[in-house]
Formats: sequence, structure tokens, C-alpha cells
Amino acid sequence: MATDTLTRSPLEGDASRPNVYRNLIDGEWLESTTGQTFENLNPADTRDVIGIFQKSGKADVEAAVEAAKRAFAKWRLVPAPRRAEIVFRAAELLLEQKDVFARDMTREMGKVLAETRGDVQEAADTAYYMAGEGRRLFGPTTPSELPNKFAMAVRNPVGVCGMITPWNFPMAIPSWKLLPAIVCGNTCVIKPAEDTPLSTFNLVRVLMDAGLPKGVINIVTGFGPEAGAPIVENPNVDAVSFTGSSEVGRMVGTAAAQNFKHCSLELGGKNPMIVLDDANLDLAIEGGIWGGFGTTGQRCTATSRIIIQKGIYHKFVDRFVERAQKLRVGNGLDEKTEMGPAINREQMDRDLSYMEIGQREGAKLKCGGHRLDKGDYQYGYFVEPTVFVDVDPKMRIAQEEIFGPVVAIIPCDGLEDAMEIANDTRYGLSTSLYTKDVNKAFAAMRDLHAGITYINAPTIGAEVHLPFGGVNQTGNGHREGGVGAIDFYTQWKAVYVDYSDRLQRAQIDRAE
Ligand code: UN1
Repeated sequence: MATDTLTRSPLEGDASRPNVYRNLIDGEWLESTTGQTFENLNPADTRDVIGIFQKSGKADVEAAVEAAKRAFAKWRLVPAPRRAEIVFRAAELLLEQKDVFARDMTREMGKVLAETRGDVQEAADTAYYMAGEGRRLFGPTTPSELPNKFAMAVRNPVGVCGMITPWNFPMAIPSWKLLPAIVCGNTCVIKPAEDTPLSTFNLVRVLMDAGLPKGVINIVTGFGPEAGAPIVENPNVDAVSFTGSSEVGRMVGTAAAQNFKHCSLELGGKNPMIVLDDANLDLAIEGGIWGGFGTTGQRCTATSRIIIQKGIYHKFVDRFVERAQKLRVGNGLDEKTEMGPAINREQMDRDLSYMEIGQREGAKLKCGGHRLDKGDYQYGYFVEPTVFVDVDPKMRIAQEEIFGPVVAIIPCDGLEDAMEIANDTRYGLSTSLYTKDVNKAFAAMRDLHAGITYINAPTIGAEVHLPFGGVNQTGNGHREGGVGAIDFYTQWKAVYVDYSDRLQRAQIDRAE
């Protein structure tokens, strides 16, 4: 790239003090105009301060948007294959530093190392996929209705894209948004979740090391009301992409609509896994444990309901509960740990409150239900893997997104009944069916009302080149991943070239 690049670094201080991270605006690392900062703490041990980050406000967002707007004038003219080469190089750099970034992420987010390595891998996978898109970005050519006239549609970038990202996939989800956006020629302002900003810094620094020009990606850290809302409301932001709760998503969508912005919302889930009598029971149990308790249940795709046919119900419940009780809960930096902490006190309290709600509603608590706060646990936000059985599908624990390690087990009569229960939700992200009957599998692929259906696998584990998103209140119809992301970050322009040398009126001058 001929343009300016920056290599390092937002860091300050010495080894005994936490690093101070500044906002990234127009290639400069800047303190917030508010003069305020916040601490990024390890949820497994809150004595561990990962870094000090800027508590930004509207003026910082405005400066970042201005920078992105200036950068857009040049960046949109860089040929897409050249833009994509930077993204390809970033993929290589991400994989070289996978272990370092995974450790940073486990420290700030809490999920176990195997999973944070997966999160970095998911960002690299997205980078490789989107790098390839730089040489595609296909648009159709099509015959004109008039002679000596050529017709085609080309993809143009949208402009400045604002992104607000969650803490549960602190590198993968920013990559789903940033990488297609920049390959398509857009520039970005991103506000990462206040719980996990470091992983976004790691991703963006890698892109800069790979040659990304200044101003193409700007980072503003802080909290939703002060640093997120001004992104959505800024009239110079042309598109907004948000992943988070349905509650906040509704506010983002409403605000974006005021200025007719493109708006992609990726929201909640209450994902069901159905297990029929003929299923491979061992496989279904392993799948349910991974889907329900992986990432401490903190995925929008988490398996939060398991719907089981009566013939195997008791056998499944006994063995599932036995496995859940044996899960090793602890600090994710320990390779033996299977389930880390909740992200913060608020989320832990939410988990604990649903453990009580389930009992008050009359569901049977089979295991878990408490905070873990003795010994090494005392400095973190740990809760027990929790299983409720004999859950009525109308109960709150079967309807509301908890975002924690709480699984509701519901009995059913057969596939029809199971699908009715599965579809009875305000959400519709991911669904799963365990069976060996191919006819039933195909009926479920058609009739489970959701954006994703797995057969003989749990509800988590989407791959980056397929569409990711859901129906109902899970979103507003857009998809991330794959070509859906390209659709969101481009807008079509229809181009007509008349080489007849005479006026030809469409719909009026009809060629013989
Ligand atoms: C999320 O939970 O917000 O499919 C994303 C999965 C992951 C992505 C989850 N690849 O579970």
C-alpha cells in the first residue's frame, strides 16, 4: 500500500502497572476528551487488571466518524483485490500470534483457552474467506431490452460503518463485521464491549501491521449510552451493525431508522435441541453438554432447551446430569478447566436469579443452582452448571434468554410435538435434532423455524462461510458470514451503457 501505515502501539507504563489503551482515531492513539477511563478486569479473578481503557463520549465518536469519512474518499478507490491482500496478510499474522491473543482473551473474557483459540481461528477463517471475496464481489450482467445497450449491476461500498460488538466472541464477531466492510471499500468506527476491548485492539493492530491505512478502522472504547448511542445517531454513519440483546437491538434499530441507515441486528436466542428415541444417546449427551455449558452458556447460539422424547427421557436426564455435575469449573487459563466464569457480576446475578425463578415456577432443579465462591473461586464470578428437568415450555426459564449455564429439559411425545415446543419462542437463531431417521431429519430441516438447523450436532458451531442469523426477534433479517455480509456492506448500482448513438426510450421504443 502506498498510504500511511502504523505499526505500534497503544501501550504505556511498565510491567508492574496495567497498560493504558487509547482510542484509535485517524491512525493516532488518543486519550478520550472526557478525561475518564475504566478498568478491564479478569472475570475469573478480579484482582487481575488487564488494562485501562478510555471511557469515551460523543466528541470522541464524532472525531472517529470524521476520520472514517476522510479515509473513505481514498479507500473506496483502492482496488478490492488490493484491499483484500491486507486482510489475507492479517489472517497469517493472527494465526502466528494465536496463543498470545487466546491468552489475552481468556484473561478478559473468561472462556477456556481451547475456546479462545477457536475465537482467534474464527477471525482468521473470516479473514481468509473475505480476502477471497476481494477477487469476486460479483454482480450480474444481463441483456438489455434495447439493442446496442449494455446492462449490469455493480456493488459499491456503503460508506462509514458503525459497529457495536459483544463480549462473548470478542475477536470473531468484530471480524465478521470489520473484514467484509473493509474488503468492500467501507471505513469503520467500532465500539467493542466494555468487558472485552483488548481482543478488538489485537485484531485491529494486526490489520495495521498488515498494511491497513490510517482512518480505515477507528476504535472508540466505552459504554453503550455514552459511546455506542452517538455512533448510531451520527448522521455521517451510513450503516450500523449491532450484536447484543434484543432489548438494546430495538433501540439501535429505532435510532438507525431515523436517518435511514442500513442496520443489521444480531440478537438473542433460546435455542432448542430435540433428541428422539432413536438417537445416538452418547452423542446427544456430549452435544447437549457442549451446547449448553460451552462458553458458560454465553453464546446466542447456546443450547438452552433440550426437548426429549419420552422413551429415553429418564435415561438421558440421569446421564446428562451426571456429566454436568462433573464439569470442571475454574479459571480458563488452566488447560484442565471445562467451564469458566460468567463475564461480570451483573451476568452472574442474572444467572442466579433465573436459577431461583426456575424453582419458584415449579421446575425440578437436578443440579447446580448456586454461586461458587469458596477458595480460588472467591475472586471471580463463578456459578454451577445448572439443569432443570420436567420444565413446562411456557415457564420463563424455557422462554427467556438467560445467557448462562442453565439448561431446561422438556419432555415431548415425538417429533411433531417437539417442533411445536421448539418453535414456540420469540427468538429463532439455532435449532438441532438428534435422530437416525432421515425422513424426520428432512422434515425438521424444513419446519424448525430458525436461521440455523443442525442434525446430530448441538446448536453451536456455525462456520464463517455460511449465513449466520435468525428469524423473529433474533434479528431484522440480515445475515452475517458468507455472502450475506457482502450484501450488507455493499449497495447495488445499476449501470446502463447505450452504444446505439440514438435516443432509445425504455418501455416505449420496443425493438423488433
Ligand atoms: C454468538 O453466540 O454470538 O456458532 C456467536 C457459534 C459460534 C458463533 C456464536 N461460531 O456458536
